[in-house]
Amino acid sequence: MAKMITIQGNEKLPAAILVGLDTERDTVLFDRSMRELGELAKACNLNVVSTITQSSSEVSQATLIGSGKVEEVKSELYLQDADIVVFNQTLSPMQIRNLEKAFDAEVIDRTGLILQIFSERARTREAKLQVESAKLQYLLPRLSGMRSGLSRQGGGSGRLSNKGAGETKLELDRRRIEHRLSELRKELDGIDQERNTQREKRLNSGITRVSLVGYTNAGKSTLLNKMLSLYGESDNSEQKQVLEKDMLFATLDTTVRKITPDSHRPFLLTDTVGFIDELPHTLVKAFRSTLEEARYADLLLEVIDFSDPDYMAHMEVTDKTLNEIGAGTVPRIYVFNKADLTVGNSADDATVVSIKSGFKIPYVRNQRIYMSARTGAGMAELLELIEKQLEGATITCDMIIPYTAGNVLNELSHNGVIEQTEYLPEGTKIRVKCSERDAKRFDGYRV
Ligand SMILES: Nc1nc2c(ncn2[C@@H]2O[C@H](COP(=O)(O)OP(=O)(O)OP(=O)(O)O)[C@@H](O)[C@H]2O)c(=O)[nH]1
Ligand SMILES: [Mg+2]
Repeated sequence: MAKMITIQGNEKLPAAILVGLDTERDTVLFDRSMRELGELAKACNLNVVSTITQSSSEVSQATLIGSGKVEEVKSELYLQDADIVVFNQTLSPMQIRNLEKAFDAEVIDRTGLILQIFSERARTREAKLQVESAKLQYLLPRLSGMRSGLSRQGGGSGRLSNKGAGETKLELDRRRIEHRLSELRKELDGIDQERNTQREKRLNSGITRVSLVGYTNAGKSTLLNKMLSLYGESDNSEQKQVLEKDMLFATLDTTVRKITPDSHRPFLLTDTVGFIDELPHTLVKAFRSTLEEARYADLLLEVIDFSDPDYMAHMEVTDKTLNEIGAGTVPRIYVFNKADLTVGNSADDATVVSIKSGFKIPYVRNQRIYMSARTGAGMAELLELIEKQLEGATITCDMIIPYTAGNVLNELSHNGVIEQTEYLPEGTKIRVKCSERDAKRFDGYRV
């Protein structure tokens, strides 16, 4: 994968040919999958110059596609002067080896592509370690198929290289990888513990937690930024903005921001990595602790790109992934985002009607909202919906907080909304709207 790593400035992007085998003969599904592969290639800094597909229920053990297709790809590589061939399917180590030999060019499959994107995007130490672990796990069974062994991976310390002169290079590579994997596991366990402590602290602090989830590129980060700019805690919300970009997997790291809307309960809003169909298993495993954050949320905002023709399929993938990470039962609001793109140019511009849904945007129905994070249309309605959803877990109660327990008053006003205040000789009497958790924590002060 060496060619693709960090392309800077105006250097020419490597040219790629996409190859897909449609075994199911389901054109709609297949086209969608190939379109997505193109997006993934783009996100990986590749310039897609050509796409070659084959429709056949026969899968070649040696080269996946038939020998005629191999020839076709070969001549296309030559014609386009392309550098790399990207397969939509997962390839076996042997297939990679055979294909690279036949093409005399680099071959990468869908999983390899996603791993590459992740490794280019990882910013925090945790994300970097997670990606490295996923890459090594992906590499391990493929070692024998590699063109030039471990050297491509980089980062090998060579610590074991003098040992066991009789051992083959392959065994050494394998051992080295296993050793590194166990190091990574230890380090990640440490970070996990830290995360647990932080999570515990957040849980104990009683503040509500809301998590953004959904397919990659749906607009999660854009929504977080909009929330911040409208209802952020302070005036430096500009600096707290996260990256939003029309690209798959723009976000890999988890960001938590405090949202403090007037007269509403404040909450912590989390933005994290998006989902995709066939998210490589090694990545799910490696990113498990990041993904699992959603489990501990009081509420999930599932962001959906309503303007994408495949939005329903994306919702299915999100559902599946949430179940997989144990977050399937967390209450959820469905945010049908980018509804501004589904709006027609009606003569009457004041009525913004979505061609797709036929109703005025923003539109709220039960747990669903049709809105636009970019224009901000529907943000106030979303906030109402969040409040309503959390209401179930909210109670209003009266408390008398002794003057010596200023910190309790402080916390309650931070996490909840104080509706009435009265100063009595024994302490401050308040009527507060707070979470059940806080009501329980401070039960002793209730009157
Ligand atoms: N027209 C329109 N574009 C939007 C809207 N919300 C987000 N976008 C655009 O969609 C693209 C993706 O937005 P992001 O916020 O980065 O998406 P994300 O869900 O965080 O994606 P990943 O981090 O890659 O998983 C960006 O180009 C946004 O400007 C919207 O409501 N309307
Ligand atoms: Mg994002």
